[in-house]
Amino acid sequence: MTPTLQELLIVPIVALATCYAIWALASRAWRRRALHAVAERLPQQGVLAGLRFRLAARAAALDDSGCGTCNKTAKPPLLLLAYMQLAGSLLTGTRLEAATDPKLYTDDTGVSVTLAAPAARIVSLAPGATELLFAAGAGSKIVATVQAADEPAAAKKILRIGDANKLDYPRLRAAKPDVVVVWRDLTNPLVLESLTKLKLPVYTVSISEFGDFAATVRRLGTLAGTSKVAEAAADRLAHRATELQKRKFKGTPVRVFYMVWDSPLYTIGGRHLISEALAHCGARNIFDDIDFPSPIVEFKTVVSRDPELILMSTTPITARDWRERWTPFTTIRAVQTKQVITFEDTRLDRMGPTAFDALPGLCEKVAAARDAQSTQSRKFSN
Ligand code: B12
Repeated sequence: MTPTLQELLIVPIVALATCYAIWALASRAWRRRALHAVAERLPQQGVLAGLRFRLAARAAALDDSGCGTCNKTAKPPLLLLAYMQLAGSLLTGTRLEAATDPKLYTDDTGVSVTLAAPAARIVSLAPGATELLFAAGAGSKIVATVQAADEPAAAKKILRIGDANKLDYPRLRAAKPDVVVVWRDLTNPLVLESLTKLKLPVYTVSISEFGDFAATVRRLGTLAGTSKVAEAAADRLAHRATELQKRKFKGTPVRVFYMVWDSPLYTIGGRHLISEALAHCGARNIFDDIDFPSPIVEFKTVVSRDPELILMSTTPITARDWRERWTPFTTIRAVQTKQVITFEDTRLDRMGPTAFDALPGLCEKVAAARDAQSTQSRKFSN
């Protein structure tokens, strides 16, 4: 391995500083013996003879109890300490004040988290947060995460310490995290309480629109000390969000019910990335008037809001059962036009940066529903 320029400079500086420290701390007798030993090994003639003479003279001076020269070499302890600190910091590659200067990191909710240094050990308690940390260049700093964290592929290799329903706190503690990253509205309040009791710093991530990704990734880069990667990723995400704004759909939106679970009937509220994704495709979440992120709604309310498209966010096998639940509600437009369909793209539900890639598929389904509605309308008007 070829040494870098930094290593070539650091090694001699550290070696010199260390020699100086040893010299300054050594007793006079030890210094005298060392000088004698070196002088004796130098030749009596030639270019090094002068140095032999000078070292021998210095050793002789140390023999005198008056010691005229020794005080000149023994520097005050403060200077010595400064040298040692410099040597230590060069060896570890840390800045001089790093250990003594705690820093504030502001999370997505505006809360300040105090850490001694950028987080080197991170526990991520949401699959979306894990994806975001990887995007910010901090994937290698994640020491533990939850079962469903599967994006990117490297995330699957990280230690699992629980899932949406339970967490293994002894293993969480054993992972010795500098910080625990959670997702706003997704991490159960009881979990947050336990983290506080364990005195673990909690950093909250929050994404409710596509325009949020860039700033979130930048902040995570600062948190993990990986700003270089994070800034580049954030620029790309900001660009994607701007492009999205340019292609905003104009016209009458398709009414959509986004079904997350069948019993109870879960959907998503208005202040949600999934609602924005629907809007981008020219659709409207029929429950966008609800502020709560994951409301439970009633079938009869869905009937009254009459969606033109029901998107079931689940696997095709489960969707077969979920679809049957809608069969009795023949007044719903989506049921009449057979627009009760599966939308199985976990990228959108996970709400990490790959949510952008879920948009074309989502927009296709919305466009198909719009066509189905206009065909139906034409049928009735003829
Ligand atoms: C609503 C819901 C969502 C909503 C959450 C809305 C929001 N807050 O933004 C949306 C659609 C966004 C979502 C996303 C995901 N979800 Co979800 N979700 C649910 C659901 C239907 C209800 C949860 C609930 O509200 N419980 C009631 C409240 C009172 O209890 P709670 O503990 O406070 O609930 C919170 C957590 O469950 C949390 N949450 C939701 N999903 C997930 C996933 C994980 C891994 C974690 C840690 C937490 C979490 O959000 C709830 C609060 O809003 C459950 C299934 C069920 N019936 O329980 C699945 C469920 C929890 N989700 C699941 C999964 C896998 C996901 C995703 C990874 C996507 C996916 N399908 O692959 C993403 C993760 C998002 C992220 N950013 O990391 C799995 C979890 C499996 C497990 N054992 O860990 C479940 C059990 C569904 C299933 N497939 O079996 N989810």
